[in-house]
Amino acid sequence: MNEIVVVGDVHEGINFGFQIDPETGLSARVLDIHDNFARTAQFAIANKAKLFVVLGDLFDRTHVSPTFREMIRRDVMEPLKEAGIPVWILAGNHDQPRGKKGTSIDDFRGYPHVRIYRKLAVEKLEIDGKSVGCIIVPYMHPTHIAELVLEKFGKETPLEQIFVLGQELLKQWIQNRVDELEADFKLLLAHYYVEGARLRETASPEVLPGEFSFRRDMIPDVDLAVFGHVHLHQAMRVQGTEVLYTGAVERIDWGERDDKKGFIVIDPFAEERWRFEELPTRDMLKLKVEVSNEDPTQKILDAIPDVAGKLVRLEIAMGEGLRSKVADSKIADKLKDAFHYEVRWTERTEEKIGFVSFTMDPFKLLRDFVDLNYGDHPKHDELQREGESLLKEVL
Ligand SMILES: [Mn+2]
Repeated sequence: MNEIVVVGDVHEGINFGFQIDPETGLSARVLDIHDNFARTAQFAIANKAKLFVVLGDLFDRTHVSPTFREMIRRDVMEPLKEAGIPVWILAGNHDQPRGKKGTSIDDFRGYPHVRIYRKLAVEKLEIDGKSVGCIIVPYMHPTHIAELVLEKFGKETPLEQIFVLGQELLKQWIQNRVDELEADFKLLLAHYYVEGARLRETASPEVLPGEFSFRRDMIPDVDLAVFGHVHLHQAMRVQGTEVLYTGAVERIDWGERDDKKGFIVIDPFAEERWRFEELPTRDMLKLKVEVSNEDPTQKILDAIPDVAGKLVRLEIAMGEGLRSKVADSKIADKLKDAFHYEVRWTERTEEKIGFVSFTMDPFKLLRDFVDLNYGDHPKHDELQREGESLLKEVL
């Protein structure tokens, strides 16, 4: 009855180039993500939550297919409305546009129980006869921060100072709101990287080098601060304030393959003020095998455990000329029950120009090409993803 359910980094609408339903065009993997978002709403309803907060990056892009908006309406917004639970949605870096134009999250403005935050805000609610004051800091686009800085410090402000002055401005704004806020419990809700937070290990980090972030001294003295943006759930202390990341609802990237996923439940006036509720996740198996001349097929088969329903990435390293000695069909057979699998071959050869298999599927051709030529490249996944979305657009 007194709880606030906080979920972050849902990334509905993200593209996965596999397990695509020809009728809907959706990958079964995006349904994993959506199902967990729906489960979070079901939890809020079953526990008669006071408020449901989405801490940014509800969508993976500023505009997603109407199918996703419809699914969220059906499985999240409508049920929460029926249950009388208000919904606050903050913009994240993935769904905050550069300009002032509307986005997919703005679609939900039509609901009386939904509020969309694309700007700084302060809200109050009552729980158990006591007041909870919320300071809301959605992700602001860098151009928006620059505007605020130029407005405050003058048009002559040197470009290289905008970042630091922006941090100073935001820090002051938050501090002033905290000072004037009269509440029994003060809660900061935001979508940023806070210095010192742990990131996933991947070539495509959720935090980009040089992006606008929270210095530790920007964290105010509040009862609790909950952030979205970083996909790894974690709790840390910053100058006496407890700072949480909800983490994403599913494993979005291979760098998150061992993470627990879930959402945060806040009970401001209880002894245990918050807890992490875990959501089910799909296993992601990264298998590495190095083969030599001796029966390479068997060596690979031995390295493959039970893969049923799992996402599998099999990386095979081998010497030059061995590729043709591997019986692909046997490997494919052992992997056939996987939810999805990809095999990456790295052959130690000087020149890489050809394709591994004969196919007319442009996505397969692209994948093979990228694997073959950029298999070891630190931005391999990004190249793959970017290539696939370009190809999708072109086709
Ligand atoms: Mn984000």
